[in-house]
Amino acid sequence: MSMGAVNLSRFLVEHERQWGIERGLQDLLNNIAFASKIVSREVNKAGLVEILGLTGETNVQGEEVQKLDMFAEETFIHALEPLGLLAIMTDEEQDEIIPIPDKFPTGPYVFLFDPLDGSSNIDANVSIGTIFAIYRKISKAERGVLEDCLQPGNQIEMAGYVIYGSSTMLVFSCGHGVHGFTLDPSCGEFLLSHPDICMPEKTKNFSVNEGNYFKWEKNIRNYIDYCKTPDKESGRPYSGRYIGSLVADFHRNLLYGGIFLYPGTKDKPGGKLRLLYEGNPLSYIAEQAGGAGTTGTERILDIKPDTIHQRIPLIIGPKKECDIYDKFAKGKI
Ligand code: AHM
Repeated sequence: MSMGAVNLSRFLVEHERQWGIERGLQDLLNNIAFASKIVSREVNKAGLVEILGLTGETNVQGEEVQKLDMFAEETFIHALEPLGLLAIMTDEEQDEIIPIPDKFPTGPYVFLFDPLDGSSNIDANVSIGTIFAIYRKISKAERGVLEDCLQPGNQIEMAGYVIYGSSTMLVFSCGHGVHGFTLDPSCGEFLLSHPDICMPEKTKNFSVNEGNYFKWEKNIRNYIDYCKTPDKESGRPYSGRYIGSLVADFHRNLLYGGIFLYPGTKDKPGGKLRLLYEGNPLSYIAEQAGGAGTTGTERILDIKPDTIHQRIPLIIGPKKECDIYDKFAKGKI
């Protein structure tokens, strides 16, 4: 490590005044980083130990829960609940909100997260990730209530993700651009590697599960056909790139320029992905990087959630491309 390297906590302290990042938010992010290092360690040795494999249980979404999901969930909860910073939490694996136990003090923040997204890919060594969003408690209840978890994404104080890939990276924003840190395993620190990430304006890739083609309404099919139709000026056809692991697909598109799509289907108009744990944090990051997040008819961050497990059609990418998608979705093209 060169002496010029900037680790996460120093980066936060250095920007404290300029951006007005509260100490509590800094502490929270430093502890999220700590928990993610533990998860990263387990993910990296997943092929070697018995922890791999299905537990046989199903979560509230009816999906199989893998052991590593549970490990990640517990690691984040245990790292964050004693700090006196949170009023309440909720995550993708639970059907209810997660209260802060009475033995711990509470704080002003609300923590929503997807402990290990893309976990069906674990056995194949594909990148997976943790996604999170932090809000401020709005209710009067000291320990937070459901209402605190059901805020629209435009109220996010800080959001980000950790990708457990060829290296482990933490990417976050607190409303002042998007910044990426890479875990240096030799010193155990997240070091600033990608300051001020901007999503390229030009679309290079499109990322979608095309197996759903005949399940989509005609307007969506028209857009996907558009992505594949040659056109010199816009650089089409776009390259098809789909991992099936949201954080990995999103991260690649953020760096290289691409649109990610998980539209609704005829049988599931709400799509597959969740507003609170996936749509909001990643749309927030996309917007902070100059991109956009849309359902096709509305900005993701403006949706007022009805339930903690609400699903939404999720389209995230360069701003201009999302505008084109919206026009297709509304049948205007
Ligand atoms: P998971 O919660 O079971 O991991 O599902 C979420 C994943 C996302 O990472 C990814 O974008 C999507 O599901 C892929 O779905 P599909 O296999 O239908 O293409």
